Amino acid sequence: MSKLITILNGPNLNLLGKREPEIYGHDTLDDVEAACARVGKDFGLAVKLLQSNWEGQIVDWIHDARHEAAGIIINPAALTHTSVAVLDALNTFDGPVIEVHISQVHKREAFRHHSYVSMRADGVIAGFGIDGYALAMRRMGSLLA
Ligand code: CA2
Repeated sequence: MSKLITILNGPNLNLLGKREPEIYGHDTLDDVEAACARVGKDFGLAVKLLQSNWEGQIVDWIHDARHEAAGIIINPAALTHTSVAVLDALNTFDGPVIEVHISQVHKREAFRHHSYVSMRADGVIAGFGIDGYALAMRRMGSLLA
């Protein structure tokens, strides 16, 4: 049976592919999910991709993942830089956590250089566009083999 990877996306990422393509590219979250599902097949991993603009919803989904997922891939978006609640929730999850950022946050404004989530993440990918999600899936494949 496939292990499940929960792929969480934070505020405004519902606009992926629809606004600011110069920063975030033209692909949508549906494209991300399809790419991750393709990679997952090679490693016996299923994916569930979720997006919310609400911090509490992301926390609740992390709690759900505690019972149903083998790993979490998370792009917390702006919550990366602000949310102790998301960090605390991730600290209750036993499996691997990989943090993904589409843009190269360290080339951007100083407030994007600090991540609460990085204090828990087992790996961090930034600046690879949406390919970062598929790369994170490959890493999950190795970590969960
Ligand atoms: O580079 C990333 O993936 C970010 O997590 C994206 C966040 C930003 O706050 C982080 O610093 C870095 C912003 C997500 C906004 O998503 C949009 C997508 C398309 C169009 C507009 C916003």
